[in-house]
Amino acid sequence: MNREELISAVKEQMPERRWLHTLGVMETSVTLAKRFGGDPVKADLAAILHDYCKYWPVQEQAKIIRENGLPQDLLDYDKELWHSHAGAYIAKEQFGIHDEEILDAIRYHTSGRVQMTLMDKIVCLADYMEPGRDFPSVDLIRELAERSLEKALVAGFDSTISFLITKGKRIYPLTILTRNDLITQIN
Ligand code: DGI
Ligand code: FE
Ligand code: FE
Repeated sequence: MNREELISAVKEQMPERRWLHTLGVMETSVTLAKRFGGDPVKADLAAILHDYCKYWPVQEQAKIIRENGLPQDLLDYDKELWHSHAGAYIAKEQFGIHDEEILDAIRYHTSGRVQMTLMDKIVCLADYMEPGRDFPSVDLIRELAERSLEKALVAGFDSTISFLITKGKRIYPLTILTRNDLITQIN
């Protein structure tokens, strides 16, 4: 499947506003890749597919996680964490993408992980700061992203963690470990 066919397949999976978000993540991922020495072609591809499963019925997302040996502990936490792992699975099985850098960037774009690769960081940060995003710390994140992927990502995870706390939700432990690891990388 070429890039245009992939884009059509993605568009069909989501409402218009989520497609506009995906376009924003594509543009921002390429900008960040150029700024920080990543591969813009891979960043674009990961961005195209990153939210592929976002609007799938949650039971279908859970089924992919249960039946394919994906991390079962995800199922004990917020269902927003599931689409990224399901998406990486579909990217490989349905679209034949075997590049682990691209698959990992899709897989960890929500939770983050310890020792995020450059590509993981690019896609995760682009997801936080694409032009359509509007939340209190987004301008700070965009400013930090001029110079440091890690500082901008810490600000991003801080906002997510604070949000989850205000909602009384549980936090996936890997998100906490990711934030700690990024702080270690800064200092
Ligand atoms: O899919 P998007 O909306 O573009 O963004 P995303 O994949 O980063 O998902 C973010 C949502 O996931 C956000 O509303 C917070 C929610 N979430 C729930 N539990 C956790 C979590 N995010 C992280 N990083 N860690 C969690 O434990
Ligand atoms: Fe997502
Ligand atoms: Fe997204």
